[in-house]
Amino acid sequence: MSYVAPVEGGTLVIAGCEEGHYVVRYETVADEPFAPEILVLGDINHNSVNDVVFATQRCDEDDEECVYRTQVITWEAEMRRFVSLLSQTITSDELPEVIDTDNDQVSEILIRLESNGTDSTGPLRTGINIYDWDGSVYVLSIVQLDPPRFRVQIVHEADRYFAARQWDDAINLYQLAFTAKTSDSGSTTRANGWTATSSTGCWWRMRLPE
Ligand SMILES: [Ca+2]
Ligand SMILES: [Ca+2]
Repeated sequence: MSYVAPVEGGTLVIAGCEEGHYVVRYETVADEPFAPEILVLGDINHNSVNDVVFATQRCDEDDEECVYRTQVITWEAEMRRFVSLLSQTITSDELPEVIDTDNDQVSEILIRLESNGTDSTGPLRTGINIYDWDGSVYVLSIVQLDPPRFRVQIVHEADRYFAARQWDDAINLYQLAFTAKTSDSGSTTRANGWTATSSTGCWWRMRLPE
């Protein structure tokens, strides 16, 4: 079998043997200068069929903001081709970890949210997202966010409670958003079991609810 990569970026190719000859069964290309990074070769969903977890990095035009796009594929014998085990491509700032967090022999895909945000994104909540196997695909199963650190994050959390008609929780957080000290004071405000700690103050330019 001979193979020529289609572009200058790194390429992941999986070849399979058919009637005595190797043929390309799967191919994906990364943006130059990156190459797909294989994270796991093994049976992550415990169905006795090996899977491939890989990520490719992609940056914006200025190369200032880069993200990893993670895919999980497996060989589907009946369809005679590789298929995705994700409901959607996982995008993250950091490479994911593939670990069995609850010891049920099925590995989860864990994304650590460590970015505080940029000028273009605004403040971001840090924490953990966990994708778990639902029997058909990996889906976002657990969102475990750290306490909000910026006023706008408190408002967004209050909005979520408001949408869920959890009025008391929403009111407490709206009140906290109004009364939380700014970064200039360096103080910490506690309400509703959360701690809101001010920071640099550069993201305090937001519109509070009327
Ligand atoms: Ca598997
Ligand atoms: Ca597990």
